[in-house]
Amino acid sequence: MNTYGVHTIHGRAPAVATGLAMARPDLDVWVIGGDGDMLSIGGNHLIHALRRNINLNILLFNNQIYGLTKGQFSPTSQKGKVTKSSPVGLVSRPFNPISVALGAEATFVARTHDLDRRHMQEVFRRAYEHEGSAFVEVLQNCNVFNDGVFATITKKDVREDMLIDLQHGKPILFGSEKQFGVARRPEGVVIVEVAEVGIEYILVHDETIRNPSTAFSLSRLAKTPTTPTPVGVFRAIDSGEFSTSVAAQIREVQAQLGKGDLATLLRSQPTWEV
Ligand SMILES: Cc1ncc(C[n+]2csc(CCOP(=O)(O)OP(=O)(O)O)c2C)c(N)n1
Ligand SMILES: [Mg+2]
Repeated sequence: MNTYGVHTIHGRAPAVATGLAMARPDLDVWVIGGDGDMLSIGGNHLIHALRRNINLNILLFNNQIYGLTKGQFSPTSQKGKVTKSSPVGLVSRPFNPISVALGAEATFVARTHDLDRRHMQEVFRRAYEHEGSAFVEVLQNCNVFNDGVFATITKKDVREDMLIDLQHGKPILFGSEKQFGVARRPEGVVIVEVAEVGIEYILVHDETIRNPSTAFSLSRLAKTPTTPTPVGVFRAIDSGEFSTSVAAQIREVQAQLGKGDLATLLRSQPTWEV
């Protein structure tokens, strides 16, 4: 790619990217990291980048493992998973990256996977077009340390029955004959057979609902990677972008007080010589 790249410290990419996006709003800034990177060591930076809604495109490559360090469990590894650092099985439950992003009220939240280039391109394009923080979880195989982790849902021969393609304004249907759908129940959304409930009970996907509850409920539908899993855009809403709001505030103050001077500011309060 004809672009600039910056390697930052493990976990700190959202912090470095926040500075860059504020200083250079003319750039398209993409933040790329793993499940360990963004949800363990960098979990704090991720949630605040999402909360602030700064103009970043954040891609989380989720292979449910620490790959580079050769196969330790990560915060998205499934309960019971045997890894080098959980030799008799992992005791804790995993983070669901989409739920975490929605919990931080991210304004754009989507999921795609590494075996469908067309779908991935479309989701990345939507993220790029979004004003504010765009979060994309990419379900990604690690062919060395977690091979086949998403094969049960992303392989071509199972995809129709195992991936639920969310499309704005359309009823949420899946299966080779579109025989399954998603319906709303008091306890949250559930998978139903369309023939049993009737098409009018199938939830129509609306990514623009401001209340994130329905999107959150959709994010809880799947026990990834073993049951039918929604992919596509869960949420896309317009909300104030951070660096634009900060720049506007600076212009407003400058209009009132004139352009500031750093040296004067530093000496404007009592100072001490040590
Ligand atoms: C500050 C710091 N702590 C720890 C490490 C060691 N380290 C390198 S990669 C990694 C985890 C990688 O896992 P993930 O983010 O899921 O990426 P993957 O390799 O699976 O794509 C760790 C702990 C480091 N490089 N820097
Ligand atoms: Mg990983």
